[in-house]
Amino acid sequence: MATQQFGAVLVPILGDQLTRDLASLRGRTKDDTVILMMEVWDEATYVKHHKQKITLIFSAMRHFAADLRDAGWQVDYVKLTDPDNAGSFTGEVARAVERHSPRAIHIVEAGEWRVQQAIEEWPDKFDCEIEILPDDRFIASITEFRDWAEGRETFRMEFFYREMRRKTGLLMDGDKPVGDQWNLDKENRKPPKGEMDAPQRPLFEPDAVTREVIALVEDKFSDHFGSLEHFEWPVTREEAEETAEAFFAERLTKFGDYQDAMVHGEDDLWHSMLSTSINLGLLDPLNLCRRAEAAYEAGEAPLNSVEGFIRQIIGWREYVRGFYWYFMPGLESDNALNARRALPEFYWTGDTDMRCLSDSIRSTHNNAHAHHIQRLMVLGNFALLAGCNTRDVQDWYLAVYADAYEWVELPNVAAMVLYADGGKLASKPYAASGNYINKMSNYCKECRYSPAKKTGEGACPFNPLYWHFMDRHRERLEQNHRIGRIYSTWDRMGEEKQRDYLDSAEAFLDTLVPAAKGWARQG
Ligand code: FAD
Ligand code: DLZ
Ligand code: SF4
Repeated sequence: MATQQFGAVLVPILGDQLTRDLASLRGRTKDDTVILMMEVWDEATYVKHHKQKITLIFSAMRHFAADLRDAGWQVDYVKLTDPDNAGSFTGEVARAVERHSPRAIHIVEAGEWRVQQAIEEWPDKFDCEIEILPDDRFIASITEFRDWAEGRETFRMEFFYREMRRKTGLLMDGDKPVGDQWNLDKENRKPPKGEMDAPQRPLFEPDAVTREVIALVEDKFSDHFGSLEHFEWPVTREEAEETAEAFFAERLTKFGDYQDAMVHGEDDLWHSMLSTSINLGLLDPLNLCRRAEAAYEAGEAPLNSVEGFIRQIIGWREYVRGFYWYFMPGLESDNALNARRALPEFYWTGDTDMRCLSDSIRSTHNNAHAHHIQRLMVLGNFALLAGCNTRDVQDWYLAVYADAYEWVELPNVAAMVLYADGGKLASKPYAASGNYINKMSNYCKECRYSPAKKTGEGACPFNPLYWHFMDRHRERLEQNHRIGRIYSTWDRMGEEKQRDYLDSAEAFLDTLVPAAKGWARQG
């Protein structure tokens, strides 16, 4: 379209771009800029997000808009209940173009492929210049990851992570890693012992803005999963900062030791609980890493904690984001293990006797959160072993977690948990029997099932499911040097024992009730 010269520059800011340091605002003047923020139905329902997730995003958006206005910016904020709300980003930008006749639209690239596709159509739709800027809140740009990935057959976080350490200088001693080791993962696996006395993170009482959003969400999204009884997430930069401060002061020291531990009823342990704030834009990931590094340098936190925290952020977080953009749109439909089983109903209700699963689902329902090892080795492990259909599992994770955006959820779920990419991201499937969960948690002691019992009544279902999975995928996994050796154990068992495992697994799988349609997507 021919470009006409009109008014100010329109800067749409999406719900996960809530920082004044956004590339589209940098260098702009307040009298020549109209900021557009939009609560839209399409975003709130493309999966039926947990009620706390919608509350978190709308409340954080409203607080951020107020903050911008206080600082003198012109903000055009469209509420969900605006009678003329068009329901989509593109529809709302079209209305804003009518209102403001901007000479240009400047927007930072979207986090999700779906939204980015829509934005890339704007030049054909709107009669003004459109500038799409890279999201430089990430340490590696999409192009940088592409350059690193090009020509590789397999991708390993470890090598990318080392590049990020070199690039940022974090925990570097010249060319070498501080402590002479790049990765202290082996020192991040202490099982829990007794009662864990992790200090409570700050919990935030909903203020008037959040209370108004809670009422809206209860009204419009009453059929979405999750409870709003305890909404305690940080919704402003100040609250997010308080959460970060408390983490550095009280929990970073043991973060490293207990990164993989699980304790019944203890939902945070020594985790930072910062992902919601980082993903929204309330906290800067690199700044957090520098503060963790400073704690190490000041002798306030051990290296296994600090390196572990930094690895999660400049390693895993950056790596999965690059991986997402490199493999989209294909990643969404990958299903290398041909997983077809409907997701069991208990993922939505928590109604299962498997204590590890019911506790992880309780935390998910009540807090829109579960910590990493629950997501990976309990909820994910079960979905992998039972062969749950990739679409259902992806939708579930995207809907239920307050920190879930497709760029971070999909690689973790499709590639890390379900091995649906055939092993591009992870060198082997994260498959485990009840033994692992028993070692890393206190779940099993009071479970109806026993991790020591391998088959039949009372056996931990993870045990027969593990071998059923291994047997189903023998052809593929036997070639894998990291996991292939277990087939000699399987072969040594003999036919009768093998049959026992397979029959036990099948009997258990037959008891699973598939989730009713409509939990994650409309219709
Ligand atoms: P901490 O344990 O304190 O870790 C510190 C930070 O490291 C996190 O805040 C996060 O920013 C980053 N991080 C850690 N692990 C990962 C990872 N695997 N990928 C990306 N970033 C990571 N994280 C999300 O932010 N959104 C998601 O939708 C999401 N889905 C996941 C799905 C599965 C199946 C798995 C296994 C992991 C997923 N994660 C996701 C990663 C991780 O579980 C969460 O980031 C973490 O639980 C958030 O809690 P925390 O802030 O206390 O994290
Ligand atoms: C997740 C979400 C929800 C629930 N609602 C909105 C919204 O109404 N307005 C908005 O700007 N963003 C929302 N988001 C976050 C967006 O989905 C997110 O910005 C994109 O997925 C990034 O591509
Ligand atoms: Fe989970 Fe099995 Fe332990 Fe029960 S026995 S808590 S099902 S791992």
